Amino acid sequence: MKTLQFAVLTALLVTSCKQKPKAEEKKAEPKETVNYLEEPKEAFDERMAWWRDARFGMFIHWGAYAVPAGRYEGKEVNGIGEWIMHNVKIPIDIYEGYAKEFNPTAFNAEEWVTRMKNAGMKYMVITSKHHDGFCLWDSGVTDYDIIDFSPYDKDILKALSDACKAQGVKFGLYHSIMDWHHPDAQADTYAGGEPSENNEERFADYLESYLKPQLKELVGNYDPAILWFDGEWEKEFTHEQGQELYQYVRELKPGIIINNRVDKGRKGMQGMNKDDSDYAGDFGTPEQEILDGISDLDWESCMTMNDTWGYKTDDRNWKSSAELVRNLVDAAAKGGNYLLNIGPDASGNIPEASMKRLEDIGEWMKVNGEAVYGTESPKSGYKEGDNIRFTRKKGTPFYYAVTFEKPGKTFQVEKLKPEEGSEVVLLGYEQPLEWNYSEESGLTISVPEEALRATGNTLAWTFKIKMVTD
Ligand code: H79
Repeated sequence: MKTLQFAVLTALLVTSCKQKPKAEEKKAEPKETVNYLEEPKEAFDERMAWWRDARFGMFIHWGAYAVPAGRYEGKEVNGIGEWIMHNVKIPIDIYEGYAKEFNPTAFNAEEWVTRMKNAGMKYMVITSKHHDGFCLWDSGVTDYDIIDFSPYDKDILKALSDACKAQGVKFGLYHSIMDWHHPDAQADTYAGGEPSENNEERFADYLESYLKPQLKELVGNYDPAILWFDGEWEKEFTHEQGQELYQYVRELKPGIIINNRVDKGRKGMQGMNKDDSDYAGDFGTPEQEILDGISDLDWESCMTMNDTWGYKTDDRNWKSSAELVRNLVDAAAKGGNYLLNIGPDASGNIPEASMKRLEDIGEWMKVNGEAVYGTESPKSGYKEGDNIRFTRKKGTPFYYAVTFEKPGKTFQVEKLKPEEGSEVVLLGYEQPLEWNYSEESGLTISVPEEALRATGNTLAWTFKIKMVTD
């Protein structure tokens, strides 16, 4: 929050980054009676409806770590870029130097959102604050943010949330519970700090006087559709605090969707909840993997296009566009969402390799997106072998068989049994295809040369089939 004159501010920056004094205690508000931890299924389904239909979103990891871009003292640092502070134990005051340099003059919110939309993505989740503690908006409880600490003078979250609204896509925020910069949150996790006797108390204070006020600002100012917590494994953070945080955010905005990292239920990188309990959170969060099967708990797999979330100059290990489409379809077939990451650089540019992949996926989605959006995992099964996945358009007799392998003269599947007179088409060709069904060999679809020519260099082939409604 810019309240000081330039000279005073400069003096403050030179000495250190101070946390602002605690926000004044708010007047008592009427007690909220809704217990959001015990939401009726109908209300939950209604709240989750847009998210379930969306299936495909964009994760954006962007912050001060884009400045070192994975290098420290001239050497490449192993591991994910946004963890560089932790991985080489960079002292806080040195790391602050990156935040002071962060000046992404090439950043163009409208262009990012347009690229995201053209890729077929329906929602964005951007890092309001990652583990390093640096904030991408003008926070009232700290000066460690893009407006007060960095030379850049634009509120990044404002620009992106406005652009999302203008272009009709949902805007969401990633917010780290763990914070390596806040003196009361580092506890023993960040090696820069001395172990303290009263970590639990200090962490609880950080939650009340820093994290919650930040969330209030974020929900109030940018109206996010999603809050995506992370860093919940911090050992001072408890299950009770997680439940309370969930309740707190839902009270701020009842319709918001919150991931399971708001609480302590997550089972490692597989991301779903440990079985036995009343963990808060609306969906599970497999990380860098697609869930191996279906689940009663909603879920979203988040994944990088290379091996880092935050920008790293030296990471060139890009997945192919075909692999990314395969992942998206695999997730949809199993009833899950796919949150695919970009890590823009310190100038505000999206890496070329990411842009190329977004374009490729978008081209595929223009023709085949109907097999992804608004679909569910069919009861008849979501896969056949390694290279075929099935989806069903919710509440309709339309099923989709997506194959990652170019079909030959015929395409055969056992798990689908069309009714007499139903039409089978290959998306991108659209002429009805001949087909027959037999108990022995299942469904056999004829695929004329012309159909394969029409679909050109597609990344996967989608057959749309009208079935007997089950
Ligand atoms: O923001 C990106 C990463 O910086 C962050 N999550 C994504 C979305 C992240 N990726 N990897 N890690 C954090 C490493 C964390 C690993 C562990 Fe754990 C934390 C190992 C033990 C504690 C997660 C929680 C796996 C087991 C428990």
